[in-house]
Amino acid sequence: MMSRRDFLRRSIIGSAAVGLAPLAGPGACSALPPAGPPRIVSTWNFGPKANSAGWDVLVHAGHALDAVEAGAKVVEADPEIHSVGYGGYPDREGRVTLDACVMDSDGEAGAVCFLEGFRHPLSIARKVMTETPHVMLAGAGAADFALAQGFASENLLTPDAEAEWRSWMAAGSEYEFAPNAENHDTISLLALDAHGHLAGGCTTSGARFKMRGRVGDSPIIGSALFVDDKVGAACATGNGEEVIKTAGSALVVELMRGGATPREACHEAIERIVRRNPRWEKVQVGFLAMARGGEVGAYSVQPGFQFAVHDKDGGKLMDSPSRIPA
Ligand code: SD4
Repeated sequence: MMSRRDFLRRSIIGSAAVGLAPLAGPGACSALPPAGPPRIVSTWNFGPKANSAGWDVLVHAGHALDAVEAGAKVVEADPEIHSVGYGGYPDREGRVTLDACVMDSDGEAGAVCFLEGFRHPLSIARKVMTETPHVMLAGAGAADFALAQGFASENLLTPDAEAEWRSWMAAGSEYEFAPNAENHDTISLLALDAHGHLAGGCTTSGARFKMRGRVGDSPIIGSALFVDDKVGAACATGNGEEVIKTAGSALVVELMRGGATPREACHEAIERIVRRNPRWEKVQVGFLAMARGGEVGAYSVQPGFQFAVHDKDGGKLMDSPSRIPA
């Protein structure tokens, strides 16, 4: 007899995922079976060093959100990474503005957006979750809150990032979203701890040379991040506008709730973007998901999206399968 899970899986994948490409092809082996907790995953090729820091927390029976925060901090503090935290590219006015969020296993969440002058926005987002009755603080209000919480304010614009911005201005300052630029972008992390709980986080300086005031998907719960401890967790990177318009990470988790594997769910969320946007071939979005049992999957529009996994078998960097073949 067909189990409830199989029934739900067939109806959701069968009806909603018309047009799913076969699972063969580049990156087809990139769905990882559960290794048993704990496990941490994150986006792009800076993921391995973030995961190592997170793993140190998980292996000592630390909590999933502590692992996420430890991993994010490494990337936020790295001046060589121009898409996150200190050293991030500025907006078109030359100001570095940051977006970040966290979501914990109990469904609590916190976020900051359009935040200037703080190296660790994900940690501030976590404080919004634990120290306020709100979910998201923006701009000057978020900065005031960060100061009140004891975070130090500093200039995040490094000479390298400023030089790049100045040459973009000199070249005519035309905005173009450049995903995969230098092959790294926003860091989103998902962790499953030894207690069997999931948490996630996302932190970014957003689209480089964006309009002043622009906020992407990264601080928006349900867009760049969603965690349901009973089902799984999902996160996103890429063109934030596309992720927001499809409620991407919430969609991935809901598809998993219906029985889709993490990889199938990420694939279907990408197909929603493809179906709604006639210019989808110019877009990059990558989804990464982990089921509550630890199974991991990813899918992206363009080739080039990489994600990192760290568990008891060590760390690895993997190529995501993509709608446009490599
Ligand atoms: C944004 N989603 O601000 C972020 C940027 C990003 O890979 O993830 N780039 O739209």
